Amino acid sequence: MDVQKILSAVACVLVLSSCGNKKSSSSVFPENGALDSSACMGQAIQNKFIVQWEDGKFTVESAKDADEFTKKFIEPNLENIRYVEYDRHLQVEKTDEVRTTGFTDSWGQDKVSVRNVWAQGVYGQNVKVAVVDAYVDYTHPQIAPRIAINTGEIPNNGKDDDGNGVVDDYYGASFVSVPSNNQTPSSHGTHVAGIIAADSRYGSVEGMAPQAQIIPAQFIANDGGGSLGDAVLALQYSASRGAKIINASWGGAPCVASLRNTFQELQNKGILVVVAAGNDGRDIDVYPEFPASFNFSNQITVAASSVTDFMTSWSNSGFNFVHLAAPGERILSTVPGNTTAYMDGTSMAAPFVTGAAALLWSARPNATATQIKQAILQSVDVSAGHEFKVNTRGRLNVDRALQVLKQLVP
Ligand SMILES: [Ca+2]
Ligand SMILES: [Ca+2]
Repeated sequence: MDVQKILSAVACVLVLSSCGNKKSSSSVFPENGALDSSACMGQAIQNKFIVQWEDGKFTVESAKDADEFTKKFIEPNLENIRYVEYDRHLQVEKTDEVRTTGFTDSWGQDKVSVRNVWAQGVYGQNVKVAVVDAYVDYTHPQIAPRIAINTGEIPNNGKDDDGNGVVDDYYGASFVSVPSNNQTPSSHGTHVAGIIAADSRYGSVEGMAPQAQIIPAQFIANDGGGSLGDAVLALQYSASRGAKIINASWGGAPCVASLRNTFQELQNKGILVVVAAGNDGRDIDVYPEFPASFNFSNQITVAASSVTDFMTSWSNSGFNFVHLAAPGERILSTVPGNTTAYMDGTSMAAPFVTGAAALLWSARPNATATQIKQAILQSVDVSAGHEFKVNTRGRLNVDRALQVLKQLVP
């Protein structure tokens, strides 16, 4: 600590209140000027800025560079700005897919004992689930009936009819600010949506919560690229549309103040967020990855278990930050083009837990996010030697989770 820092620290002790409250353009935007020493410089988008306002809301703004942005935007709005961060590139892992048609394979659904829940008339009715991900094919016959239509919006008229700040968000919304040249939609979002809620009346995929409603909130482009700012806007939109649960089958954000603040806002709103642990085969307690390693009280982070009910070799783990395992290998679900495909990944495991949470919430609509999480974590199947390197040491069992929830919320 140099002399000047010591002096200013002393000054702060003497006039504590004024030092604590004083805002400046550099206190709300600490990265400006500090980028050279930042480990995340390579990913920063130097002309886009994520702004969190004092009311908790987020916007993404553009300017020529940080100096211009400070002068023309931060300084005039300083009173109302809480925090500013550079936007950043995110690259979502590619997942291989094997397409099939007319095939039924529900090994994961069977493994987590979901049929006993369906047999009680519990299908995820009246629960909205946001898929913050790549494109979701809302025309797929098993997905179309499950979309949470925004009835205040008129589609395709170029206007924001319901005044929520998003034009034509009838089937959901896209926050992709840098579209890919690749015109073929990625399968990732549609596959995730199908695991959660594919309507089993209209095809071979048995969604975990086949009467839940999906809110597509896209921020990942067709090439798997996205940005932190676009993710923040998609998460915020999901909350504004009434999602009880948000599925986040992505990660890889190293520098994440805005993402952390967004998760904090979601926690304040009582929304459950289910996050994929990642597919790097490493311990995220030691090598944290975000959002998987945040460990908010409204967050469940999910590892991938195999067909033989072991931990997959490639799944991330962590006795602190990863809560449980769920099926993530050889998972059949919906993909664009009115067909189905097998995919592997913690991206597939997280939506099993998301679907389970939707089932629980439809059975007990007054439960809190904390109670839903507690029921899911307390009811896992723990089998000796299976080495799930996760906090609960077990794999999802939604039938037992419902029994636990019924005790928590009679
Ligand atoms: Ca709108
Ligand atoms: Ca419209």
